[in-house]
Amino acid sequence: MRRFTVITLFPEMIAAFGQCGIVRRACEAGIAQISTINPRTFSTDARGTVDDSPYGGGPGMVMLARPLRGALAAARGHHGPDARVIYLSPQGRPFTQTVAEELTAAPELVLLAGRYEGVDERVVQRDVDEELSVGDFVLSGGEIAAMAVIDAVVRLLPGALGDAGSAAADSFSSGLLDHPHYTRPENLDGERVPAVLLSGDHAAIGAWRRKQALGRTWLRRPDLLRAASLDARDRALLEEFIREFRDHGTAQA
Ligand code: 9D3
Repeated sequence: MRRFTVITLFPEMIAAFGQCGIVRRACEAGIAQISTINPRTFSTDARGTVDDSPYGGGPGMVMLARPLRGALAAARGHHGPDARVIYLSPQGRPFTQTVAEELTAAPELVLLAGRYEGVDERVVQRDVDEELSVGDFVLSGGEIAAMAVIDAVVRLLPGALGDAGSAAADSFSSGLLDHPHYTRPENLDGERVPAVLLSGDHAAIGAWRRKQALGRTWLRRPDLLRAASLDARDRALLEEFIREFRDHGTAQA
């Protein structure tokens, strides 16, 4: 049983997330468990204050250390003391599929989601094991980032996906973007499914899909393509895609 505790001022966000899709099924199957702790519970005044203005001045508010330390102590209480504490923040190490894979091996996870300008740096220094960011864009707080981390880790846990093949076939596991997908109808008001997919020729279908995956990665994510190791067949398929793309302005994708 993989346990996640999210420390958040908005536990409703995490609760809603836990009620949907693969994460819900993993929780129902006893593969994962998600709980929340609201630092407001550990506020030391009657108003439930959890933030204050920054020393040194400037805009915004900073989350108070004491309510956060109360919440972290409670989290360590119902996890082991060896739980890994992750602070979601724009200053964090970039979260990637490789990090998600690393986290499947880690002990239980405590995810600290900040609001306002962030948390008092002394909490980061003393209580946090690692800081993660989910990308170079501005969110209003760490909750959506915490959900992204939980989602990516849960789907890697054994038994979490109905179809065992799905995780290994995912984009990024292969280092390439996925090929296009089609389903019924064959003819959508004149837009036809590529004929090869209706041919029943599984070798030809496999080659077409690989070529599309390579071509889309070349077009959209050349950074991924440089990192991928392509064999002679891949290079030939990509050459073919590039030639068709240059000749017809499109080879799909
Ligand atoms: C507009 C406020 N910014 C002042 C220069 C700093 C700022 C503070 C707090 C920006 C965002 C946030 C809240 N973000 C997160 O808590 C967060 C986040 C993100 O914004 N982007 C990517 N990953 C993450 S993980 C947590």
